[in-house]
Amino acid sequence: MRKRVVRTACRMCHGVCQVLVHLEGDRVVKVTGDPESVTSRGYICAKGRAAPELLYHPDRVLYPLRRAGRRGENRWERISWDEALDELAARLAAVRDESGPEYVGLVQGTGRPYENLFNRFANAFGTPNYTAPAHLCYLPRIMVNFFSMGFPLLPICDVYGLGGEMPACVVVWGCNITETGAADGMCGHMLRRAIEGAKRVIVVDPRRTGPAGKADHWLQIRPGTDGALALAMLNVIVAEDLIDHSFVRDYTTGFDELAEHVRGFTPEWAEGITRVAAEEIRAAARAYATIKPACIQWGNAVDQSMCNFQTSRALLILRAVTGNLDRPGADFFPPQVPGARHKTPFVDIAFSGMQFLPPEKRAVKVGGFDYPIMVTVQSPAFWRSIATGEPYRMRAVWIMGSNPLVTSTHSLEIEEALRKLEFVAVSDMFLTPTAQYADLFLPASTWLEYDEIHTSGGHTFSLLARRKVARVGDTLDDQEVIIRVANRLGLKEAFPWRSHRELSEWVLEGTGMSFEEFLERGILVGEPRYRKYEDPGFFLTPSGKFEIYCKTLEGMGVSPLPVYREPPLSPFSAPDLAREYPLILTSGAKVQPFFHGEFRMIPSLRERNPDPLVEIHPRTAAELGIEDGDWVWVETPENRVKMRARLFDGIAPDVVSAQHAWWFPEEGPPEYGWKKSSVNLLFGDTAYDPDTGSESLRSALCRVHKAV
Ligand SMILES: Nc1nc2c(c(=O)[nH]1)N[C@H]1C(S)=C(S)[C@@H](COP(=O)(O)OP(=O)(O)OC[C@H]3O[C@@H](n4cnc5c(=O)[nH]c(N)nc54)[C@H](O)[C@@H]3O)O[C@H]1N2
Ligand SMILES: Nc1nc2c(c(=O)[nH]1)N[C@H]1C(S)=C(S)[C@@H](COP(=O)(O)OP(=O)(O)OC[C@H]3O[C@@H](n4cnc5c(=O)[nH]c(N)nc54)[C@H](O)[C@@H]3O)O[C@H]1N2
Ligand code: SF4
Ligand SMILES: [Mo]
Repeated sequence: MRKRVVRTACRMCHGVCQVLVHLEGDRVVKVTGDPESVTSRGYICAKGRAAPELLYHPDRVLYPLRRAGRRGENRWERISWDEALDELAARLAAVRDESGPEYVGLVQGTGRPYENLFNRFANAFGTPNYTAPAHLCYLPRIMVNFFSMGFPLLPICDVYGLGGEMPACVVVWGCNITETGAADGMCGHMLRRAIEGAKRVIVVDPRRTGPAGKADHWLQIRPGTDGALALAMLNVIVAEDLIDHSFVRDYTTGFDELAEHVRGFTPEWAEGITRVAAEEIRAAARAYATIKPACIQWGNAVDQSMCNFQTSRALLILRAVTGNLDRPGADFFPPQVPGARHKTPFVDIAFSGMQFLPPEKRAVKVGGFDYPIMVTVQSPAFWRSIATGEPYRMRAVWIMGSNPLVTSTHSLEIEEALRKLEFVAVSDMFLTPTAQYADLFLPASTWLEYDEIHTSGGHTFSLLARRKVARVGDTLDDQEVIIRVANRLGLKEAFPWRSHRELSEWVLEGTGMSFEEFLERGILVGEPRYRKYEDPGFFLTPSGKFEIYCKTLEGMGVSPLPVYREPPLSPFSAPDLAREYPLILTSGAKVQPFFHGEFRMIPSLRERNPDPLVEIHPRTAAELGIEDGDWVWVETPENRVKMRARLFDGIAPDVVSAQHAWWFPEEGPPEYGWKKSSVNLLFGDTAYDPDTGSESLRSALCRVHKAV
């Protein structure tokens, strides 16, 4: 049989690893890392290696399905793509014509390749009711850049050495990609190399992660208090005059206000909140400010708090006042590929199509919960409006690449909402607990089954080619589906293309290269340039500078300087509850074999983590009569779920860390056991971050007892 190897880019997670797909005839037999890749240098994780198991999985849905029985009966009728897309377009059009476009809701999960096109579809169709995990993942960090610097490009760690220097000091803050694989366009292996070569390593994490165990400074923070730590580090840096004077003078505004503002946020103040000793905070702040260049790899833990936007602002300001922005080996703004129309919704407004939705429409979301910083509808508000009909009940929802019954909080309310909807369409690869509510199921192609331009949302310096290497059944890639539905709905202005391929040609138009040539080449890299802030007009803020004090925010009723807020359910903010629920629960630290709720059905991955785990300190476990491997109840006032105890002395005795998004495909439809162990059943109504609507998933109160 003919053997060949195709170079492509993995997308078992957010994906930035270039990989080699090994084929025998038409069959994919193996996936390995690409040693020549500048983004991943040969790395591949367990998920990447398991890609053939995904591609050929017997439970994958390979043809469009229409529900044939009652919801939950799992009876389906196979239909053609034309029938499926005609029906979807007709149902959406009917709701739009009878009730208005806002009666159609769109739901996406984490950032996946179709994200920007789905945004564009919402805007062109005219619905503001678009929800995503954005309020607790990534978007708050992007918005911080937008308000502080006027553009939404994130600074990323220069772990590539593109400018001839590697970071001397690496800070890993609420992020664990060296163990999970990759996130947000950064490969964990690249970070690991940087950590190994750095003079000083600082890790901020309540758990002793791999890097924390070896770090010079492991700040074992109380969950949910990162904002206080960041403010205290600013306090030290300002008080000890460790700032980069020329950068602050020439390129920022509002430093004096900041200096005044952080005076009270001493390390002693923060010690009482974060439990990190004041002297440790001082030592870490001094190291970060003086051992240059320094970078901060920030992660999702920062996002899932009561002050994600504020904490991220403090972390961005830390970089700015120490001059660790856009310099070799520090955090830099990735160069964009010249001429390419990037798919980042915020960078390329033309692509996401914001202009198709008039501003007054954008504001008319389901209402009730509106957060000044967010552009999407907060997910609890979205689902509640359907469950209650307040302020109105959407009639149809199209869910693309999300399993909100296990990945979102208020899970039982989401179930009620799904029951009440007139029409549900789900695009996925598998029938999930959520997909069991679908009237129409659109089977998505895996990343091995279509050609595309991989952009990592623009937060990397490259465009990677993803190549079609196989085809199983009659699936379609989501971007093709969105374009075909948009074409059927007559959304010509926003969707001038007739196919995904035409769209790809359009993205590359300015590069002078055809899509085919790009696929051949495999990667396009922007020219690395540093200190771009020296170019006039670089900062697109009203002052033309990096705004430490942000008047625009002030005008919106948001604090113009970063502040700290205590989690709503903590031993300090809810002492009465803490007597009954004495443990601090942090949830959803990612693990290598799974991607949120995905891959529980993939044998080689499930083997590595067969059961839902909750980490508990051995001393606490002993007090509770719990042994390693025991099944336990994790309980909050909202609900309880069953998990398996994993004893771990790298966590504080009063903190437990639970995995998220568990369901059990092997238990079969319609529920697949999702109500047993999904940690999101434990989260209900609490106070939300007033800026972004974020939920405190990294800091709640719970109790744990042995399940008998
Ligand atoms: N308690 C707690 N909850 C959390 C988190 C936490 O830390 N703690 N993390 C949150 C975060 S950061 C996020 S981003 C969300 C993620 O939330 P989701 O995105 O909803 O999570 P997934 O389970 O990865 O994805 C859902 C579905 O997408 C399907 N899918 C995968 N790839 C594709 C594709 O290319 N096309 C289509 N159509 N479908 C596809 C999968 O089969 C899966 O069923 O979860 C959030 N939930
Ligand atoms: N294998 C795998 N990779 C993934 C994903 C996946 O599900 N699986 N999901 C993808 C997605 S959508 C995202 S958003 C990223 C997230 O990836 P990361 O940004 O790495 O975030 P997490 O893994 O959620 O959490 C990182 C660390 O935060 C710590 N932590 C918990 N609570 C706190 C706290 O209050 N403060 C601090 N400082 N740290 C805390 C946890 O112990 C954990 O080690 O990963 C992406 N990549
Ligand atoms: S880290 Fe992500 S992109 Fe890299 S090999 Fe693993 S799954 Fe693929
Ligand atoms: Mo995420």
